[in-house]
Amino acid sequence: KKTDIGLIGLAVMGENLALNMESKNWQVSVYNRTVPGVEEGVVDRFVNGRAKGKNIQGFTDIKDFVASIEAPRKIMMMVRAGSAVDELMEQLFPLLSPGDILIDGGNSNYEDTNRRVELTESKGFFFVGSGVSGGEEGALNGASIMPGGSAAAWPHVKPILQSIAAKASDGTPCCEWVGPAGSGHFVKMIHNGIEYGDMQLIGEAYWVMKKLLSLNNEEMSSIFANWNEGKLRSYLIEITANILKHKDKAGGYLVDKILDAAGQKGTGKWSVINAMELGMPLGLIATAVFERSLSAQKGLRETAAKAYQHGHLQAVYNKPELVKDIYSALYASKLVSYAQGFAVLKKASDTFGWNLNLPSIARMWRGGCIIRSAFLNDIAAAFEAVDKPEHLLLAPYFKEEMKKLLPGWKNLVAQSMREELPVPAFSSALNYFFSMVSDRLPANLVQAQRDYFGAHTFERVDNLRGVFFHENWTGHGGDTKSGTYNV
Ligand code: NBP
Repeated sequence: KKTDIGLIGLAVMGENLALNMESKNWQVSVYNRTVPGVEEGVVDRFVNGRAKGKNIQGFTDIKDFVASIEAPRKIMMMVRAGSAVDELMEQLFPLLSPGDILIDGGNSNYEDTNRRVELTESKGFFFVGSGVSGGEEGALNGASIMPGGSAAAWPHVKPILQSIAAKASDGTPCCEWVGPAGSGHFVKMIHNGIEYGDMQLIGEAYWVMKKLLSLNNEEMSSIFANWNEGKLRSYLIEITANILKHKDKAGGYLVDKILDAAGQKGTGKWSVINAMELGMPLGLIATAVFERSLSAQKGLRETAAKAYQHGHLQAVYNKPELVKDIYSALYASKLVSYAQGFAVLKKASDTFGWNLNLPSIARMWRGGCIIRSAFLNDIAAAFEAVDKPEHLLLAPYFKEEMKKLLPGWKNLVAQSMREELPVPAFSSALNYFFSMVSDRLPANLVQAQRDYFGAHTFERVDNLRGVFFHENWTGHGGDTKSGTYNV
């Protein structure tokens, strides 16, 4: 009997997804390339190891693998993003039949997915580019899965993908059709960007507690555990509580022994680049990405720390009061970050004609993935309201929340600045917020400067929008205007 689905790439994600599928009663074919010099025997190791006795058939020949799958074939690729996916597709195309479906579950760039959907469809097959979040644990026990691409493929892959997805607290699978082309991977990219933002914000909350309040790890851990019972309830807050109190074999707190130089794999950076391409502010995630880069310049920071000898005020704080302010800063900044992220999704949807369903995306992220949180329910509800908010921070519920959080947030940022303690994401969010609620900004001067040195023209407050003026500022400039090339 032929199998229900094929899976290519038996690294950590592929193995666990195959086991997850099998546990939901799907028959699975698995394949991994065998290349001399690269680890060999990957398929045998899996089939005779973790997959032993299970409904999983292993193949080392890609032809046999494809032939073993029931038509229309569903073949999920879990290989390294980039050229590996293209190489595999080229190997698969001659072996497929019309109507077969390729699913790329890796962290591919959405523009690659745009291209791959078109190419695959031109050959009479279908292509699904799907973000999969949740790491190893999610892959095995339920991930957040964000599929997009060939819509005709969805009814075929839906039962399998939804069965292996995490279930939100109300039982709905964290997997829904996202939209056409590379939209699934775009949504996954923004998810990862938001993850960068959340992690930086939690890092700043921890740092203020440690540096200004001198709280010990157990105290900080219990504050995060406490926050995890309320509106900030989320996976990242939960693991932070666990990390802070975790002791290594030598008996000390491990977090205190970890070098403060953060790594990154690129999806945060992609989010920012694409937001810039769309002309959208995504400052909080950009700050988080840049802070990782700055953290990695450890040597420079050590030299600069010696050169400037900056220090703290040693002020005396009312600890419970300042902890409340940290909470306000964390919650409000997180709101700004999600508002920025969803605004980018909306803009991408309008620009590329994807018709993204924002509440559905918020609901998909409630389980399985790294940014899963209670608060995504509130976001879905806000976007579903009859009067759809133009921006998340204009939703009535969040407007009230922001008003309550603002005093503590402001105080925390101002006090951290006086203390010379960096809180770049808290302050980036606060500055974004103040800019957003300002009906006038100094951009009039920027426009004047642009026109002064480059004849870039400007609109006037007292004239119809869309009419562009140029001033001969110096008396000796000409009247020639520059062409407009607005982003
Ligand atoms: P890796 O990203 O490390 O990819 C390793 C797999 O790709 C192996 O099976 C490897 O085969 C295969 N592969 C490579 Br490399 N080049 C190939 C080629 N030219 N042709 C065929 N196969 C090739 O594995 P992973 O960490 O399991 O991630 C898989 C995908 O899922 C990636 O896109 C990743 O970004 C994404 N993802 C990962 C996580 C996570 O937590 N790790 C979470 C979410 C998404 P080999 O054994 O012969 O080298």
